[in-house]
Amino acid sequence: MAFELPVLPYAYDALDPYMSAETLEFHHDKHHNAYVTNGNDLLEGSGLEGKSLEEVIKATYGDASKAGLFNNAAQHFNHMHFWNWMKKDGGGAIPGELEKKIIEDLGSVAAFRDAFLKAGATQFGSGWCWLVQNADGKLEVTKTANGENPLFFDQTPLLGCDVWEHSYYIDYRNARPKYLEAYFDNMINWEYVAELFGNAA
Ligand code: MN3
Repeated sequence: MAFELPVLPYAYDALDPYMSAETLEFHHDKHHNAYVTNGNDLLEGSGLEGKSLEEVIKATYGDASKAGLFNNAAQHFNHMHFWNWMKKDGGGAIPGELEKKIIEDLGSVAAFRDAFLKAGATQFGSGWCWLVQNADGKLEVTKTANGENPLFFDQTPLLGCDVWEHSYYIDYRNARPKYLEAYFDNMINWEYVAELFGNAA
């Protein structure tokens, strides 16, 4: 199935001042669009044209001859979620069931926040930090390099934050921890996280 660039689910300036319109224009219109365009070029003739995005990702992971297709498909998947993991006036209270589960598995919301920020700040180079649900149901905070994502580790991604420099350099320069704080406190769309949690449970 050909990859398609989704429309951003809010106005380009909706996340201002935490994430500027300029960042979203570059990140969505240039970076995500390039993953879609390059992914479609590489999909052609790969033998995986009829497969779903998730199937393409799983079929190409670890296959050196298909590394380009894997990277672009995985980043397409990550960004499709990333736009929905944010909203105008985000952050704030975590929906009840999800909050209960976070406290049960990770100790407290504050401990979860610390772990998530630390995972993002310590991901060396490009990558993502995550809140995932393991196959046994338990929540965990993780980080991955480049375009990799929790699907390969048999985990369901509930929340992710893009820590590639293109996600924060215009607004925060090298201050990745400040970007992560703003993401957690002011941008996260917890309703979407709770929806993914509900689907996985
Ligand atoms: Mn990105």
